Amino acid sequence: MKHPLGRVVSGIVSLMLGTAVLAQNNPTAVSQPGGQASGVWQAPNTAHPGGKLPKDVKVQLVQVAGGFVDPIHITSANDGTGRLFVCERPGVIRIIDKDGKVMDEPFYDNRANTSFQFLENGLYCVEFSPKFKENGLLYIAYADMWFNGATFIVEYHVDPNDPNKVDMTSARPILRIDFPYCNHHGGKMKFGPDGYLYIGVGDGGWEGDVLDAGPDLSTLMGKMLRIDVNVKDRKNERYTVPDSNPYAHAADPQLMVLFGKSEKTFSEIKQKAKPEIWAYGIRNPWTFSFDRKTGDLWIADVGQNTWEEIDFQPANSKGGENYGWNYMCGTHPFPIEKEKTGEKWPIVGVMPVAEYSHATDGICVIGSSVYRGKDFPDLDGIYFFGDWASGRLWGLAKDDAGKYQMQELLNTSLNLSSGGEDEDGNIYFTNATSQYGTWNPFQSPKGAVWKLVSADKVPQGAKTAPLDNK
Ligand SMILES: [Ca+2]
Repeated sequence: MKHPLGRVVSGIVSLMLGTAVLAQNNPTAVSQPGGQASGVWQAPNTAHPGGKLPKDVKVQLVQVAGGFVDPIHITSANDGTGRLFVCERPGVIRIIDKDGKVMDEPFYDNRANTSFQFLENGLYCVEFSPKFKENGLLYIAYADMWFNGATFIVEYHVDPNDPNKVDMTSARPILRIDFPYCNHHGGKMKFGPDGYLYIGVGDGGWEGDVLDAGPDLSTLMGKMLRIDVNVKDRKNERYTVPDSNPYAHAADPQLMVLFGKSEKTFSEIKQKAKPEIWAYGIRNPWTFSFDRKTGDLWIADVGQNTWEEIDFQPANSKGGENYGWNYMCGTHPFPIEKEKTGEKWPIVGVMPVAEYSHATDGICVIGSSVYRGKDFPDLDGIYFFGDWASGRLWGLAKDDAGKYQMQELLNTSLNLSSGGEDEDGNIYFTNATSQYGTWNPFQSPKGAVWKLVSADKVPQGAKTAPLDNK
């Protein structure tokens, strides 16, 4: 999500810019040798709205539970209990039990220490250990009030006497990330198929990446991180860096043997790189997820004034991908004005698999997951994502020719705030109503949790998402 100014600016300026770009009327992609472009360039396999999924897909969002204060994360513990855990931005985690009832008592309540006055701060995420059933450990990321909204990642143990309570005395700090500004903090965490904890961190920099964090390997901002919280010495170690992280040994002293080394070898020595970095060139990965079948990673990276993007990382990646920010936003130059001036601009990093324009489709991308549930076979293999401002919902998948297709499936009037999965691979979205400038979420209308279903499988009497007729 963005700064209030960012939103206003994107609402007005981006409309103008977007229209201008559209008016230039494509597709005179001028790709220059050496990764340079000028004007509007088209990446070979980046999908845009208006595509057609390989299968006929019709979906609906069905309300599972309401009454939440700015719900911004939903997940499960994968422990066989069928519970859903919903993070409320002011610092509370609530449980929806397997029968769909919201439990009266919260699972976790840390309102006293959570900074939530600004819309992009609060309780970001809870992620359960892959071995939660055996070890009872879970990880919470939130903006800490006492440290100027720094992201705290803290390990807790579930209460040994009550499976529906966090033992608040078990807190064990894992990582603190400081930010100079209050926006673009990310805060989402997921355990990968490799058992390591992945953390999304935004560029933390006002707007336009004024810190140059995206390409800067010496900061954790503007990155995907990968750490190992499964430490041997729990008293003295907070986490370790997996040996296979791309910069795990970047800071190691180098022997001054200069001869016999190639230029490529020299170029790969990055002494200032933080070892926790897994991928870089990212603006604000507010949501990301792993495909539970393939292990592929899908990152919804919130863009600047004009383009939103979905990035993809195959399961066999060795890390170290650069997703382009702040040289590019989507498949476009940053700043976007370079498309009009005709000057050459560099094509940097891994292009997104999908992008959409602020001029037509939304301003803040909200990802969920690739559907791998059993109940709706038509949805299998499709990545579902939406937009916070427009309430649109899309499906994204490759067609038979291997080309990504992005198809709009719903146009709701919800402010979508996050997406997640239950134990069985069903997909859910949350909607939250607070806006920029609304400092007190308790005064905003309550938000809800919505389950993605095939349109022909909406249960009788279910409440479905309100639709926009635009
Ligand atoms: Ca990018």
